[in-house]
Amino acid sequence: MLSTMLASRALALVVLVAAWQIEVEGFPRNEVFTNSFLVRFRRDMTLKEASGVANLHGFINLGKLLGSNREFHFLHRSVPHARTRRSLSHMRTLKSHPDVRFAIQQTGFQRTKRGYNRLRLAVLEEIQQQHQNEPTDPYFPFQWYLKNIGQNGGKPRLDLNVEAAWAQGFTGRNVTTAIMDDGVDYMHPDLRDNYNARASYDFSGNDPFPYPRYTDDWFNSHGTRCAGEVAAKRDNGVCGVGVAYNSKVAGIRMLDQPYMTDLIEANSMGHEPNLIDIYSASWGPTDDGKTVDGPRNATMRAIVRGVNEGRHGLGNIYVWASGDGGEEDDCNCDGYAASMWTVSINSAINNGENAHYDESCSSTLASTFSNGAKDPHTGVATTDLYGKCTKTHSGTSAAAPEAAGVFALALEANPQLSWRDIQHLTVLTSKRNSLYDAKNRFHWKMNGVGLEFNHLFGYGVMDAGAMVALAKEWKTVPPRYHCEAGLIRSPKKFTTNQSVILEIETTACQGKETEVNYVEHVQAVLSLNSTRRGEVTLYLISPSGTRSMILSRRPNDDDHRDGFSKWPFMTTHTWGEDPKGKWRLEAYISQETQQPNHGWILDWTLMIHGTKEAPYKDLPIQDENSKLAIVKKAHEDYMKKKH
Ligand SMILES: *[C@@H]1O[C@H](CO)[C@@H](O)[C@H](O)[C@H]1NC(C)=O
Ligand SMILES: *[C@@H]1O[C@H](CO)[C@@H](O)[C@H](O)[C@H]1NC(C)=O
Ligand SMILES: *[C@@H]1O[C@H](CO)[C@@H](O)[C@H](O)[C@H]1NC(C)=O
Ligand SMILES: *[C@@H]1O[C@H](CO)[C@@H](O)[C@H](O)[C@H]1NC(C)=O
Ligand SMILES: [Ca+2]
Ligand SMILES: [Ca+2]
Repeated sequence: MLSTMLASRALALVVLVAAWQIEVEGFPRNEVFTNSFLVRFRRDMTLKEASGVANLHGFINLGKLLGSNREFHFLHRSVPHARTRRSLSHMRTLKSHPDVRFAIQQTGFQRTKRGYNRLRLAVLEEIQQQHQNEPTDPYFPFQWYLKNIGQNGGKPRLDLNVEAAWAQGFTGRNVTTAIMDDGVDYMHPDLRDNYNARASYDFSGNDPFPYPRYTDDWFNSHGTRCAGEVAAKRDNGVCGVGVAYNSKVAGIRMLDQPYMTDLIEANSMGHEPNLIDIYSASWGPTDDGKTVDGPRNATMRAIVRGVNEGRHGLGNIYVWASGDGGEEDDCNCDGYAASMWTVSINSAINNGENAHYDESCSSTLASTFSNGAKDPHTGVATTDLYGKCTKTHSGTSAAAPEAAGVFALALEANPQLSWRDIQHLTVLTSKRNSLYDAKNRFHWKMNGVGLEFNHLFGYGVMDAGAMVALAKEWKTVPPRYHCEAGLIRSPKKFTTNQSVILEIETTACQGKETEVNYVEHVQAVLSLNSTRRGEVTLYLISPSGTRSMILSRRPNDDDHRDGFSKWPFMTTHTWGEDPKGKWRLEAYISQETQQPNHGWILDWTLMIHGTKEAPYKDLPIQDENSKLAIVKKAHEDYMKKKH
């Protein structure tokens, strides 16, 4: 009896001692398992071979450990950054590879320095371990959009995840992005080696030299800043690095003149479509919250030719800044941003909020980063005119070139990607991360196949690492069809007190040549008039119940004459859904003003664009939790139901 008592006391003591040690060392109480794995091979491996093994099992190879040829740092994207239990299955799959000796999941712990923010310190430390692979350019530490370690109060890891793409060996080689803007300082030491002179042109000056026109206030610095975000050179001691730092940029100077014309736009957007892969545009109709405008005739033809014939038939990629008109504008009134043939990009700031100048609309596909934090030094760091660098590039202007850079990485990973493949990849690999609406109006919602979207951010923040990984495996999507799903032509009135709801029941051209079973873009082509256009709000609801706000209130738009005439309001939110069934259009007059207003829906044509065949059926699933797996599952369930 006594002895057992003693024994249990002794045991208690041991436990106590251990507990005390835990207390002092802070170990391992807060220990977590990270998504990092140390992998040791049985033989020497090249970076490429190791990446091959990583990709095989859903990992990303971050590179060698301390220069060893046998030990590598792998990252698993589906394992959360921190969890309390080991991911045995992931280690097991790695170990099953004949070349792998062992794999150890890395634990995460804290080394707290007093007076510093704990989380940031932990992240900083991890980053220091990877430091050897990091660009040495002096502005790289300010490029939080490439690597966010919490600089200027940002949210660690809220970034484009480009290092994961670079670690897979992709830096944009043999891809050209054209910056359609006010010129590019192509003599800039951080740009000149990546400048593609053959693909460049000055449509404002009509000569082959798109050099920015000098003004005292550096007004024409926009294009140079955008170019650096895409393709500033790495490790040259100048400024920072571009997202795709081995890709090429072309300058297309077409702004900076008294008036824009349809032809300048068309020539620009159709310039050298086999030399230029990606066109980046950070301009559009005036963001005054009352303009409704888009590509004119020739420009429209240039875009259509670009997507159908450019890149030797794979299609050019047009990247568009969604607009800086703030909450009082709606980018669906901008025919460039709202086009199906452009990828419209919105911006978030370094803590995940939308920028205060962001517009919102249902045609936005995804988001990247720009300025706007409380800290004024948190702009976008990039190249500037006359060989200089800047930390204050801003606006959704700064966001579009980042997306272009990510696409350049994807095109190097898989040069056969079509313009539609790029959009599918964007939908499937963009992430919610920690993006949110600062004003809490627009929440994250799930569409009919389980894809999360947000009215402000589209499918979320772009993830370069995930995009190139999926791009490598990608099988081009099946042919696209355009189904006119229905038409309503009898005018319907709506007033402040009385909304109108129209319905189109459709089989989505089933049995016809243009049958669509899997949605890409949907357009509500509408004619309407009203006593005050800015007070009209429109929603389109899909058969699966996905509600897209296709027009928001624009308080400054006082038009009472033009209304909308066959305007193609577009939504990306129903991507992947089955279009068959009842589509609903709801029209409201805002109740925020005192004056009574009314309007008429004059006609509505529902256009559904997408594929007849399931788009991802030949793709392997690397990760059961990925969006790809979720959509594929939804499509398989749909097929079963059909048969
Ligand atoms: C680079 O791209 C061009 C055209 O886009 C293509 O013909 C060529 O084969 C590519 N070169 C390499 C090395 O991939
Ligand atoms: C616009 O282009 C189409 C061809 O795409 C042509 O038929 C039409 O006449 C043009 N309209 C104008 C106003 O130039
Ligand atoms: C709008 O269209 C309706 C139906 O054609 C017409 O009766 C009405 O006068 C128009 N209103 C305005 C403001 O143009
Ligand atoms: C709307 O309804 C309110 C009462 O609910 C009424 O006072 C107002 O006159 C109505 N406005 C219109 C435009 O019919
Ligand atoms: Ca540089
Ligand atoms: Ca706008």
